[in-house]
Amino acid sequence: MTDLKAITSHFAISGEVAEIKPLGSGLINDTFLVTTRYPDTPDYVLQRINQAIFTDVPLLQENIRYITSRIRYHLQQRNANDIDRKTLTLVPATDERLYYYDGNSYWRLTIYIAGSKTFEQVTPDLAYQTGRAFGEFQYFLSDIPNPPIGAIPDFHNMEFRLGQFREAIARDKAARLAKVQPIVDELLGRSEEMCRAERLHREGKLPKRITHCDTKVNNMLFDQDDRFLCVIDLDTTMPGFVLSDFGDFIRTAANKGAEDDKELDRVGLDMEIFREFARGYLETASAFLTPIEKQLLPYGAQLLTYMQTVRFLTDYLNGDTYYKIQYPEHNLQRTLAQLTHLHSIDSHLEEMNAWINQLSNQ
Ligand code: GN1
Ligand code: MG
Repeated sequence: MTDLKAITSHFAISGEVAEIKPLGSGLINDTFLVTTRYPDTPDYVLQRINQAIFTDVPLLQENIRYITSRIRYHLQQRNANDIDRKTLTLVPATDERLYYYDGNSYWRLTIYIAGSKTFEQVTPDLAYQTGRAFGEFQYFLSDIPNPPIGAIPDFHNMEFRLGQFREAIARDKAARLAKVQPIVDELLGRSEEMCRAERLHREGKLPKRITHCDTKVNNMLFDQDDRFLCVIDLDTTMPGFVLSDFGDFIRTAANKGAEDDKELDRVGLDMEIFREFARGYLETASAFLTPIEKQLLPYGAQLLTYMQTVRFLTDYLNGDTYYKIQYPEHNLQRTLAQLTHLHSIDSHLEEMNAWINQLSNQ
């Protein structure tokens, strides 16, 4: 077992480490809360970076440093209070790098935002606040002179994800294809429709901006009074479509069930969460969005749920090499839950479009 305390000693922390225990429910990196002994020193979040996925850790960390400094700059411009709790602060290693390599794994440390909490599900009020915060997050990053390259190229590119899916189907490495053939056929049958954003981009009709690309509801921190604090998990922040961030929030937060729910009848779109998130988002993002970006927001909910279905099924076909799983058929269960959610989102498309139109014309 790795000596986590020894790992923290390679970072420029203040205070004496009291305890280190697992934190959160991320599917990629391993995350730990590092508590220090006395209340006058901060606690920390230690992460082992998944190297199979983030192959260029110095670039990853440099991007995060850059993004957090831009957010800080904008908060300062606005004379915001409590800035240290509204953006992440990286703690450098004792050799001043933004990570520590122990010969085996890469590690990083951030300051734990005191008094913060996350949710797996939100109320309409939290959805509204989160919508506002995401619009603001994108706005803060909209004036970046040198956009970060992105630690995972083509991360939310549907054409690329379908390429990986087709490859997994062709190889059928884990001999699971026969079992899921009807789902595969359904997903492939929708591939054209789901590559629309990439086509519009090539035609010069849909811009790419800096987006977060992992706007899962549990990537937002709130304070003890349920007020929004900040966006975390900046690993995938890179140029992309705003509909991605909008859609991924709806995929996760506006689902009445869980991402991997075993009870499929619990899964489905919560329109009230959708409405409140959209209302908040358009309040802060309207000013910089083009009409087509607004119009495509409901499509974003379909696209991201479709993309996640494809990604989970790809991993299932590959024999579970990407996402952490808790039981053997976990990726299949995730696929089924996401597909059920997608069907529910499909059935609300007109209603979602009407709401976005109404908000856009206000
Ligand atoms: C991963 O690590 P986590 O749980 O925040 C994934 C996202 C997926 C998500 C599905 C780098 O995010 O893209 O949407 O799982 N992150 C990466 O729950 O692949
Ligand atoms: Mg996360």
